Amino acid sequence: MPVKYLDKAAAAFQFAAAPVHLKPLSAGHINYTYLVDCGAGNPQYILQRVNTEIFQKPFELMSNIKGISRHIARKAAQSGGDPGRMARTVIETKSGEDYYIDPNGGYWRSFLEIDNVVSIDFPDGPELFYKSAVAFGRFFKQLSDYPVEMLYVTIPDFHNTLSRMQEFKQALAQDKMGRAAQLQPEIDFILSAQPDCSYITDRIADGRIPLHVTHNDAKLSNILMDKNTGAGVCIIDLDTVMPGSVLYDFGEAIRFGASAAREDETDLDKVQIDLGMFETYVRGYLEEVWDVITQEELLGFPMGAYLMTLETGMRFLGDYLNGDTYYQIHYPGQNLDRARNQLKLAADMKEKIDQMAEIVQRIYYSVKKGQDPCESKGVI
Ligand code: GN1
Ligand code: MG
Repeated sequence: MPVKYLDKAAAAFQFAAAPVHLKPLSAGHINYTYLVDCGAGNPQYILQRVNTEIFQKPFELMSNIKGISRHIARKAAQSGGDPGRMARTVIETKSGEDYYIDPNGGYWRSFLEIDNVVSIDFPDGPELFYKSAVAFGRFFKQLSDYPVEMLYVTIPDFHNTLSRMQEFKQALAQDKMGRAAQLQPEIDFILSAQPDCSYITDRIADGRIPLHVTHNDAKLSNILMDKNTGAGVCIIDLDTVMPGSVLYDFGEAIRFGASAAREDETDLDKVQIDLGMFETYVRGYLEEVWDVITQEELLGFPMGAYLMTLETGMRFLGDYLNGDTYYQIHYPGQNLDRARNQLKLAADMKEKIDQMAEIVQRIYYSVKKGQDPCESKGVI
């Protein structure tokens, strides 16, 4: 069923021509998204109703998106790229606003769709995953000189694993749907991981890990990749861009793309960290960011991957306990399936944390050797 006021919203924006077709896009668990076709010869657009229960300050969020998109567009132009393809273009309403607000108080916004690109849910091999790492690395680097203090915090404590643990414990204590009794192994695993949860928060608090502009949902499917070359063109889903740690973005990308199975796989025997894909991502990412991150950040990469996965598992299970109020689900029990998948992956990562650390160090030195002008000339 189309979301209410879709047609009114589609008529509200400054499109090149009147929309002829609106196609629902299934990507994402939070907002409602449509592809707007304005007829042959015209650009296409993305029309989205923002979930304002989750993003409670939609104008602040849009200010973030416009600020960083302008920055990326400038960087793209400086390096000879096409800013219209490499950065998000916000389309205003006919009255020049960022949002059309429907009679129910729903917030709608629009972006120019970029042509000749695809978004991929699961890497079909290392080559594509390497390209995704380069794309996220470039995003991080392009924004490394953007003033973090200019950004609004769109969801407070979004990747604060410790407060995610508190939220999970609250959901467990309330057990609103009476579901906890069936979930003892998952609950035990989460509670046993409690001491790990402060790894990143502690380091941010005492300054060992700095805040950067981070995407915070840095998964493969949030990159538009060129249909012909597979190269990353533009990073999308910018709602959660805010001050954060590089470990969040690195970790999210690994959680999503370096698992041997998809995020919604229910055969848990298939779910494990693929260390070959992990190494591939580390290489692509470090080739871009090696000179803008510190040793402490580098050392944290494996924990970042593990903690982002644990956190996602806790969030899915917490939502299942709460009666599925946060993530959109397509069948009953989907949040439980998603949680089991992520917790299995987190457990596997925890076991392989030393192997991940060895890979990070090895790849870092090989990338540095290849790219540092002093080292490659044998100066160091
Ligand atoms: C949500 O809607 P989507 O797929 O972009 C969530 C992310 C989770 C992800 C799990 C605002 O993102 O944090 O990692 O689901 N976004 C929000 O797939 O909660
Ligand atoms: Mg998202």
